[in-house]
Amino acid sequence: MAFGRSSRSKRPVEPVTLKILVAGGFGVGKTTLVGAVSEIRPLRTEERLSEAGRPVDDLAGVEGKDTTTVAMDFGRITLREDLVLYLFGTPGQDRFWFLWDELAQGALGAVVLADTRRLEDCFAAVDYFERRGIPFTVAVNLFEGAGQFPTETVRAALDLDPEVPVLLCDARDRSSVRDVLVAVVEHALARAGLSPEPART
Ligand SMILES: Nc1nc2c(ncn2[C@@H]2O[C@H](COP(=O)(O)OP(=O)(O)OP(=O)(O)O)[C@@H](O)[C@H]2O)c(=O)[nH]1
Ligand SMILES: [Mg+2]
Repeated sequence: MAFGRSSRSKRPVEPVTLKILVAGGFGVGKTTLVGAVSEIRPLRTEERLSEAGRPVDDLAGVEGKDTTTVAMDFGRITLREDLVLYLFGTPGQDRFWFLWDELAQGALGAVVLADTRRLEDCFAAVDYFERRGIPFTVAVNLFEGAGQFPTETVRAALDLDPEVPVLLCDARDRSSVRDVLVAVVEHALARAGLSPEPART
């Protein structure tokens, strides 16, 4: 027969596309994370940090940083041939909060990046997603020089619900970031009462 298994399996797969937000405090590594995994050249909206912003932009721990995101980062990653994520990185500075509602529309879930040296900087993002019922995962970006704390300590400090996944990651490392994104998708699907289908072969 012409329509055997092999010809069916060659049919192009129309991927499901999901929107994931990447949030967290100023300079925690959101732009770095999107850039590390994106298979398209990431769209960035970086502007140079100015002298005028010096009193409000706390650079402790990221002294080498000389630009900041003013609108969003955008990237794409194919997790599986039938599952593509669009990543939207949020601006980290408080003065860009007005953009968040726009960016959050239609998001399946979110990553809250955290730096244990400045954990309080991600409180606002955690509150935002809790209040809006958007499933999120906390990913601790392991900067050199930051103390490594067990994930349970971070969970307690952020007062997270037990089902919220907390992971350690390196925002510069593709496979580490991929693991975080898989955790977000699985968590969001589980929250929606769905479980990811096994990959088609
Ligand atoms: N050592 C180390 N440096 C990192 C890591 N992730 C990011 N950086 C550096 O930290 C700085 C801040 O990274 P960004 O990716 O711009 O942070 P951001 O969260 O997008 O910053 P805003 O958009 O300004 O809020 C940059 O200089 C990065 O090179 C990391 O995992 N380890
Ligand atoms: Mg940024």
